[in-house]
Amino acid sequence: MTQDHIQHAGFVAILGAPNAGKSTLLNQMLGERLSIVTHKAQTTRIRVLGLLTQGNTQIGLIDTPGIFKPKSRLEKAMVQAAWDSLDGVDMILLLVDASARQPDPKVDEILESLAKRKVKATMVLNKVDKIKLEKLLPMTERMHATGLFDEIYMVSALTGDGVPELKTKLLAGMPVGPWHYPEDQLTDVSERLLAAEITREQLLCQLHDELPYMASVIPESWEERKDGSALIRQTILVTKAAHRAMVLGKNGARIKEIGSAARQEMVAFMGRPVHLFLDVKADERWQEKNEFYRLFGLDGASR
Ligand SMILES: Nc1nc2c(ncn2[C@@H]2O[C@H](COP(=O)(O)OP(=O)(O)OP(=O)(O)O)[C@@H](O)[C@H]2O)c(=O)[nH]1
Ligand SMILES: [Mg+2]
Repeated sequence: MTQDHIQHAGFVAILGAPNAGKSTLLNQMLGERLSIVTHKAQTTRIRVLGLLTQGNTQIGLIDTPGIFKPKSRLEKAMVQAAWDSLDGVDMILLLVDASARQPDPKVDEILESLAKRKVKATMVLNKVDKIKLEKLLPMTERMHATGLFDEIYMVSALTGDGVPELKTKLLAGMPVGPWHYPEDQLTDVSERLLAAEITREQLLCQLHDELPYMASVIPESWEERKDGSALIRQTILVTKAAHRAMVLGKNGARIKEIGSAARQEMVAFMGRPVHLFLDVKADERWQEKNEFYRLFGLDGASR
């Protein structure tokens, strides 16, 4: 066996404050719209594994929920999922929005936690398309001074600028070991959950207040039809009857828009026809139900 045939495999966690661009970076690295992205903070709720297999190396890239001071049970589970995703990884990327006008206290808190954990990470300054490079110098110096980072990269996850260099580093850094997944596998998240996340992405995009944070999308059923299409039923859970009315919209116009946009995204992602049926239910206590956390792997049982 020549050197070229020795497999390398490992895991890389992408960590950061909400809205830093973690999911955008994952998607840019994979060249797929795997993890949902919106302009709102706290978009990602679950750990999303994306597989990047190139040459003799397979990287399990882990997109995580943003880290902030959590209050509710759901927020706590999200932040815990982010920290749990560091278990057993070979590399940690700390992604920071370099274009932010003020230093983000959430970033300082993450730095403190990383220091306590005594782990080395790679700093990735993101959104450099929005800022002049010379403005980044004080930030890079401050980050170097923490001693927490082996290297600092500057990228635009949106345009892809600087991403190939970062990818080269990751590929070179994976230890020798057999691949954990088949070469053509993209993720370990089920299509059912991914489809539910696609609908939630539309909820976040199309509703303009705090409501989306109080909503969830649950996969109900999935039927494979003879013609190759999928018949998907999902339930949108909200806490209050008034929220239900907002999601439905006047004469059901809003839910129709949400369903239509989500269906198109699903077709693009899955490459086959989709029939999507959405139901909206109000349930004051959905955030307290264990089965919800189990369904999304937010109960600490995965990995
Ligand atoms: N200009 C610019 N915008 C970016 C870049 N990367 C991400 N964004 C935008 O920043 C917003 C947040 O991106 P996400 O990828 O959802 O951020 P995230 O870190 O996954 O956010 P959470 O899941 O909420 O923690 C979106 O509007 C993205 O389009 C970038 O490099 N440049
Ligand atoms: Mg995200």
